Amino acid sequence: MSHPSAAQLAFPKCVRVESKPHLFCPGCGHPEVLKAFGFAVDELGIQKRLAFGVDIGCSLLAFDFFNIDTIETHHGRTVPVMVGVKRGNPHAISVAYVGDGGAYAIGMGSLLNAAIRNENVFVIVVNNAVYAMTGGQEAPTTLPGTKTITTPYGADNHYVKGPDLIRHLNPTAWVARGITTRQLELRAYMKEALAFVKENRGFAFLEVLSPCTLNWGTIDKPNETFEILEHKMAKVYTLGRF
Ligand SMILES: Cc1ncc(C[n+]2csc(CCOP(=O)(O)OP(=O)(O)O)c2C)c(N)n1
Ligand SMILES: [Mg+2]
Repeated sequence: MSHPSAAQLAFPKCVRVESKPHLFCPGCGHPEVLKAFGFAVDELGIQKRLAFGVDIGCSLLAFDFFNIDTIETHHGRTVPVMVGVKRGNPHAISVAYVGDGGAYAIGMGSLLNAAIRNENVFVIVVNNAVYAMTGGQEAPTTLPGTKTITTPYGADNHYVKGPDLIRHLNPTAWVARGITTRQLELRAYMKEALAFVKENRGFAFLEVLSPCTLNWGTIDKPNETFEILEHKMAKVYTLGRF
């Protein structure tokens, strides 16, 4: 019996090994989200049917993460682009990979309309509660009191709860919120959502709470990163299926 190599154990099969090490910062949550996605793709055997759209923001660094057909879109426009891909090629399994800024600020109108129309796409929002790639400005998800470069006295009291909103607008959509610290749960969510869109059952939406160690100032403080994620964010942004 042959044993799997360390590389096979570490990476999903659909990962593009030549493009590793990846481009994300140390401690970033994106690779955890992508890994969970990759394992789900492997398990369902759907690599060749996938169309993967990445937003502008740190999600764009996933452009060569997989051996999967991938499209780079304008900031906040990934959802309508992937809706177009699905409509043009009904056999495709269409996935939009977006940050919280792209999804809930500039792209909010597109996101909500796709949810209302029950488009057959799977939207993954990586919520790191900040505009990460542009240097740490306040996002629609930044929690009250948080200091960012645009909120030096602390962010205001308003923030967006994506999954709650989608559930309200579309009672038949598949909706959940996961977290990067629970990899196996995340994999299960990815698999459920991908199976849902594969069967053309409508809109699937997964938000993932994810650390930005660079902009949170915790790049060398894993305990603090975990604390913010599990005890601050997950308290406000409830986890589970909606
Ligand atoms: C139309 C447009 N507006 C603004 C920008 C600048 N911009 C690039 S990335 C970004 C925010 C990214 O934040 P988010 O979507 O949360 O992704 P993250 O980097 O945190 O993963 C912004 C405002 C842009 N590229 N295009
Ligand atoms: Mg962000």
